[in-house]
Amino acid sequence: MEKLHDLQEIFQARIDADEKIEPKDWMPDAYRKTLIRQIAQHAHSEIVGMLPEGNWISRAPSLRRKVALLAKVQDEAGHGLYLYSAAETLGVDRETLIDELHTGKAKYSSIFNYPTLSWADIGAIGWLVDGAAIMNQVMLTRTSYGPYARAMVRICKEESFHQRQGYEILLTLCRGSEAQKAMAQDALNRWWWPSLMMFGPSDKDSQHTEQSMRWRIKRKTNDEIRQQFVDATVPQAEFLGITIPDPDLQWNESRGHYDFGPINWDEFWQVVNGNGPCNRERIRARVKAHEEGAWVREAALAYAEKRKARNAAATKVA
Ligand code: BYC
Repeated sequence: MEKLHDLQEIFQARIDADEKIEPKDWMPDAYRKTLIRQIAQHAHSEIVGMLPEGNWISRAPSLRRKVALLAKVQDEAGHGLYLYSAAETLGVDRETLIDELHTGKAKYSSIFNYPTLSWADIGAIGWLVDGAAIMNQVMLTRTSYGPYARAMVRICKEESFHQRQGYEILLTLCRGSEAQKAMAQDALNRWWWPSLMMFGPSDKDSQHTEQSMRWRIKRKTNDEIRQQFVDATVPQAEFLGITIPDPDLQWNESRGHYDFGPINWDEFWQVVNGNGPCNRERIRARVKAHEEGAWVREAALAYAEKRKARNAAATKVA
């Protein structure tokens, strides 16, 4: 018992000294569990996040837009793969993680349960959703677990390209016809509040924040990053010339931040618990893709087995 206590003290001292924890280092079970939960949720978000945008690849308004959107969606697949690999370093296997997504046991970001109804939504996702993701992920480049922090560095570089491609789509629409500007406004109206929900419940209702801050898995609280996002995004909306759908939004001189209106937490929990507009559709699409990809996994494994057998035979001969 004493020994476990010592290990925990040494572990916390390493965290407090800002050392990175690596896969083979001792770590408390709860730290490992929290990381698997968060990294898996993050990986699933990237993979499910491909669906709302994938919906528009065949309908992009020009070849240039199509190429950029294709590249973005492919990047998201890559982010999912880095993150599943980072989770695997903690001793969980990928099949288990994927099964948990498909059976509804594991969560993924609430934002991807909303539909993409117009081309302007692709702009809004890049600007707001990737913008929100970056705010969170820049903090995570300094997270205490080494493989997660390193995955985040590369992911953040790609996310900033995603954010700019989204903003540029909206800028083009806002400098276009009245109808195009109205499309941009409609997209902002529908994506603003769900984007603020991406940062998770408010600090007073967040189950994990306090412990995750102590372990430096999180470096900022949900409310802190949400505020940072609002402060950065309001001037960008002003530049576009569209209006954030919040009558309570106003600069607060004494706080040095924007005040904003109340978030509909009932809607958030409905969506998180599987009852959002597209939850069932998203999981159905993932399960279908997984089933249809079974032959690829089988072929890849059969090839790996064959190579292993060939290498073993060659070693014997040598
Ligand atoms: N959606 O105690 P809390 C992207 C859950 S998208 C669903 O505050 P924590 C992309 C939470 O899991 C971004 N569930 O938790 C962009 C917990 O439930 P469990 C993906 C949510 O972990 C464009 C419960 O609510 N980014 O990259 O301390 C295209 C209580 O919450 C949400 C990440 O995932 C939500 N919005 O803080 C494609 C970043 N919020 O697990 C892709 C990594 C909370 O106890 N994750 N919950 O059953 C994080 O930073 C943290 O996990 C969160 C939540 C800030 C999200």
